[in-house]
Amino acid sequence: MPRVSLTHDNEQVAAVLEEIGDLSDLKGENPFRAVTFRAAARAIRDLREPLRVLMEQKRLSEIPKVGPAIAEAIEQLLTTGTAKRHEELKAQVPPGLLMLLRVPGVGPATARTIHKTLGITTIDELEAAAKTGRLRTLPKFQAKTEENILKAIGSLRQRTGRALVVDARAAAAEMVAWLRERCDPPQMVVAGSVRRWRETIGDVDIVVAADAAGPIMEAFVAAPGVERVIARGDTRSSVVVERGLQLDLRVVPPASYGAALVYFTGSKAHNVHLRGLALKKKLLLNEYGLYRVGEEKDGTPIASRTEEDVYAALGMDWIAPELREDRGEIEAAVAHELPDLVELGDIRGDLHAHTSWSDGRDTVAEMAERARGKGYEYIALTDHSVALGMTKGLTEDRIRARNVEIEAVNRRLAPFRVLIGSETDIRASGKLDYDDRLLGMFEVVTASVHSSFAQARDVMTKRILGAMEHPRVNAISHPTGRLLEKRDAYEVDLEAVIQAAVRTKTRLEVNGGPERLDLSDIAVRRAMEVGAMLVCNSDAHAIEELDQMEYAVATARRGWATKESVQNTMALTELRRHLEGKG
Ligand code: DGT
Ligand code: CA
Ligand code: CA
Ligand code: ZN
Repeated sequence: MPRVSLTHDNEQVAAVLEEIGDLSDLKGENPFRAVTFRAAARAIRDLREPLRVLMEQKRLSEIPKVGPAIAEAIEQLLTTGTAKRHEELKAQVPPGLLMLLRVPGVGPATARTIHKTLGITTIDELEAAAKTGRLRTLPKFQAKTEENILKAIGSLRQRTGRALVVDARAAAAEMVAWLRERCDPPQMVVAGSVRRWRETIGDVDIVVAADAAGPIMEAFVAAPGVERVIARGDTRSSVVVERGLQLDLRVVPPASYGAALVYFTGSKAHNVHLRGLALKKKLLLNEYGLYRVGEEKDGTPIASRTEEDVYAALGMDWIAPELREDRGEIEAAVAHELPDLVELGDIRGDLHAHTSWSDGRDTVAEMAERARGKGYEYIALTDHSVALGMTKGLTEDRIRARNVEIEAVNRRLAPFRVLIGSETDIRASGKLDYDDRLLGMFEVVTASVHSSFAQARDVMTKRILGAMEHPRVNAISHPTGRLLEKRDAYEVDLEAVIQAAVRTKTRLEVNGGPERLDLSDIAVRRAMEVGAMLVCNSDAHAIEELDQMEYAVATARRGWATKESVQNTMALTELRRHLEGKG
């Protein structure tokens, strides 16, 4: 499966061919033509050789889907930078229409109709038309279509262009594995916001300690999956991989490794504060080491080899990367008062996961076995309640049928324990989806909002607080409903929710779904300040997703959470006692 490094040319040519396809569709030409151009673009992305070499050897026609017309366009692009066909089409199609295609749900035919009848060429105009109900006057358009277009535009605007941690980590891991295989550098760490577990990632920063940088740089730019090389230097290079994600590599001398790691882990705010603190001690901190002021040019550093050395020489405790945001961690490290953060290894079970009884993929037995394999003592299987019709919510009969299965698994896997759980919907009215009798059938109930996200702030707050007051509700799942880069949190008085968590002994979930990370780090920090208690959950819908626990724990750590504040660090007996008294 590994792809040989694609050159800049290949990607650019593929992108233009794709655009020719879109423009041809927008113009209303024979759709077969667009299909061919897109297929050729795909074939070029899969090529293992630079297009330029193929052109010079007159082998362009060997590329699947590339006939004489497309070969000609490729030659023109490689020699002049433009293609005649592309330029002609661009002159004939209003420029804004291409942008409209970026709105999910708007295909070429729709874009054409919208343009012809309403004269719309920009996303702003499209939004205005949808808001004023003009779209639904078009043939085949309904109020629903209009609503979908508005939603799609909203989520398009929501995107910051930053990657989800899960995607950034996957790309980073692939590169690290490749560099290990090729050069096996003795020390290599993914630094930057990835190491700090920030919720979204601008770019990936890899730091390597080695005496010779050349071979590592060479391997880096030649890695499979590299779509474009932005810079290639002696000690620093940058490349772009899938989905436009940038990877930066720095090679530093082994003697500077600790100082470089502090520097490139950041955050920038943490570094600036740290450097200021150093200066007060007449010390200078840079990416090579900690020096006495004036000796940074040719003197030996006081500390540089490890991070611990650098922090210790500044008179402070080592600071976990998740805390390095200049949110008080430096003061705490100086006073030796850093919190004892919860760790992934402290987690003894998962209290939010789904099976094929509702919208999960895997069975009760499969989920339980995987959880046990992770070293857990328990897992609560919290399939959905009835309101979520589309996710096969559990009726009373199905709750009972599932229990039979759970009991059998518990007999087989003891002392490991499957807890009978429910993720119960909090309806728009504030009512819970199950009545008290049904709620009484569960050992763990986590309540959550999955509908009517647009409610007014006070209505939503009351809705959630009401659920928290219920004696059978142990926790609130994904308390703000946000989806990173997709959907804002609903309007809710989070401070009131956090206060209510303390009062009602209801746990607040830190959901590890990579798009959720909900509560956020900042909200966790507030919960810690007022003494609200947490539960870290994966919300797995398949066995692999149980690993999302790592994201929940990382987010909790970014909010300064300790082991004691996280419910599922408890052993099973203690946990069951707690669940009976709520949290
Ligand atoms: P990102 O990429 O936006 O998710 O966030 P970071 O933190 O990874 O930022 P990035 O990639 O620009 O830089 C990596 C680290 O390098 C950053 O966390 C701290 C350090 N750094 C970058 N620029 C500066 C700077 O101007 N001053 C200082 N002191 N450190 C910097
Ligand atoms: Ca970065
Ligand atoms: Ca960077
Ligand atoms: Zn769930």
